Amino acid sequence: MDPLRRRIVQALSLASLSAMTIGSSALASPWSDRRKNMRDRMRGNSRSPMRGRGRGGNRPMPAATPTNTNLTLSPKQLKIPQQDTGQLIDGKRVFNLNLQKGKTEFFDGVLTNTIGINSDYLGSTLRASRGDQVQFNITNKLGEVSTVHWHGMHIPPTVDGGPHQNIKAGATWQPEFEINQEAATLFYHSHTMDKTGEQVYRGYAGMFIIDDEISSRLDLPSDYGVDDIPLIIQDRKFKEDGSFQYVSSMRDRMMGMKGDTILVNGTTNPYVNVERRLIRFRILNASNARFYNLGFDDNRNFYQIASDGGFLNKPVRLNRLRLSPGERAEILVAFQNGNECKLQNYPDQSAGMGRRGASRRRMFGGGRSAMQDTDVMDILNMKPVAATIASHPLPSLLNNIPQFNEADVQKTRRFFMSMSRGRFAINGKTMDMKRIDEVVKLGSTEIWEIRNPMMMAHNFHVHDVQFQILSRNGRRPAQNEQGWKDTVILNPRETVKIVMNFADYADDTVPYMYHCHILEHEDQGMMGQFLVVNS
Ligand SMILES: [Cu+2]
Repeated sequence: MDPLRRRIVQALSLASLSAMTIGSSALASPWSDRRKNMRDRMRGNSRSPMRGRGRGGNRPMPAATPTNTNLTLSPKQLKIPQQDTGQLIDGKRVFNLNLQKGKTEFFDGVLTNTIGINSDYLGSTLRASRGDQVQFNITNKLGEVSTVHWHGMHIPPTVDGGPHQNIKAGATWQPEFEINQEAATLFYHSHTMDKTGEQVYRGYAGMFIIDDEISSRLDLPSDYGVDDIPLIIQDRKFKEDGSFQYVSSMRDRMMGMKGDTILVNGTTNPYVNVERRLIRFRILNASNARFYNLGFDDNRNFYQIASDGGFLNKPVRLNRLRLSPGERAEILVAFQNGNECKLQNYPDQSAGMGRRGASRRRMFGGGRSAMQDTDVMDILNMKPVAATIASHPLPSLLNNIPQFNEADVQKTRRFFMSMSRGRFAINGKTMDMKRIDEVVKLGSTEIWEIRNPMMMAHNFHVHDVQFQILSRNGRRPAQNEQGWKDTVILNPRETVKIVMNFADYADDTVPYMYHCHILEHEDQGMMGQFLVVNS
């Protein structure tokens, strides 16, 4: 742990937040009980009559239901992205990456034009260890400008891969940096000005795994693709000919691009064979706009062990897991009983969908073309097979995350998300690459208070840092949100406070980004820029 982090001690989050929680009087009212019942029902926690219609609550939709009927999807074994650990050359870990075009068979006998990184669709899972000096030779063969952003990585802004680090068609970009953070499951993807949504949609996304001494010392499933399985979850809409259908309506632009077909690691209608023991999944929501509320059709519990930026202190038992675009979670699931089950997406009332969603659908005239937010969607079928080794135990302790100290907070900044006249904005401003919105002093600890006054959920991603969530509407976040985060959900009418330290990297001219990770919102201007300066 670096000295800056070590100096951070407990106090702020616990002391100030418990006071706010006690101050709230909403708990006893019958109205809040009704809302709680509704919430419980959506999470599958109650014995309400809504349950029992399908095994997990509502009637599940088939694994994928394209709107057109002449495309078929037979069950396919889950693809596992190749793992790329680079080559060690002169003490550096060197990765050669091509951004390239390809063709992928999502539907039986039909090829879809896609893009990928050293692959037809998506990219290899890149892997490096804390302390490694990594170097990339990235050649852009897409025939159009692009960038490579290392989402979640604590690195200088000049190698961050945001919109200021364009790679022209045919050009090669060679960023180099040190892996300077704890073990985590990160994300790399296009961050091209105005084009991020479209390029990610076509396939430009991958996973980046960081290892460290703690991750290698913990007795966790870690055999990549066997008991440590990456799940890159996306939803897509297709045209009659099997090609991708990107934004085609006002609704797609306003609500973000959602599809009716689920892809996991680029596999449609997927199943995976899992050994009858504890299995670890590294889940990345690489969808453009869809928020998932994940759970199993037999309502089994599972344990979240890591959030965006590293391990939680202890495994957190859940039966639903919400993930907005850009967020990651590592979970452990027990398969010792040998029962088949399905990972599914459940309706998520807290995202401002459901009834309100219905009125918005009328408003934007989208019709029932894409899967509704009120439907249960199948994500992945799990098929237990004989175990080849004994199960790993469920760990008890995973991490020792330092808490921020109130005395260390130098500044509080406030942000609000908004939309007017079809433009998305933060603090009333749409993204302008020539405008610096915030200037942060190197080494400082800040609270950012982010308000979502809208009726729809957004999220908020900050480059450069891993932060901690202090509160949601004044209340301490759930246990599984008490670890390192770089992307946070902003529920409708919610104010979220986060705290972070801006260490190590400063630059007087090249900014980092903060933005909504609903990619259509980002592309329409819901993004800002901040400098970290030395002085
Ligand atoms: Cu948004």
